[in-house]
Amino acid sequence: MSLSTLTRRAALIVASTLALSVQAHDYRVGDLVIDHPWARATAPGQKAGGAYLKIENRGPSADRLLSAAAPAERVGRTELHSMRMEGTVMRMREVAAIDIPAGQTVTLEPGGLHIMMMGLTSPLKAGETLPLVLRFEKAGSVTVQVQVEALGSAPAKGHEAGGHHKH
Ligand SMILES: [Cu+2]
Repeated sequence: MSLSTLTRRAALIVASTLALSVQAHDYRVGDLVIDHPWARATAPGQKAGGAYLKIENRGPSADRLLSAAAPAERVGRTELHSMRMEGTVMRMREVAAIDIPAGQTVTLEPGGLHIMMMGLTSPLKAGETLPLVLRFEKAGSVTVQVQVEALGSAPAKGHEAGGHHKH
């Protein structure tokens, strides 16, 4: 293979990687990559909604998500929550921080760890975006745009599998 072919291939790889990262809707802060922040649309009168995303730690040391903040005119307060089964009941509780171990990816998703937006002043509507400020212990703060997806939409997994089912 000639050197120029190699160079051309490398250029193609860079171009396709750039295109992918735009589609994947991700953010970088320090050693962290935050992928596809999303929330489910809420029904009228529903006072709380979850926000979900993936955090990949590409660095050599652990970090922690300390808080998330949404615009005060839309959300009363925002907490970090975990969810687990207690007997036959799923229970949420507030956690002080979410650990992001070195070299690992932590997924916030329905039924697991999530960001809880409480005291919504108006419903989250499919198609809108909501800025969320994430504050990490080491990496600092970053503002991500949370995409609101239709009620009943599948978690982010559905996107990766290429499934776009409409009900
Ligand atoms: Cu919750």
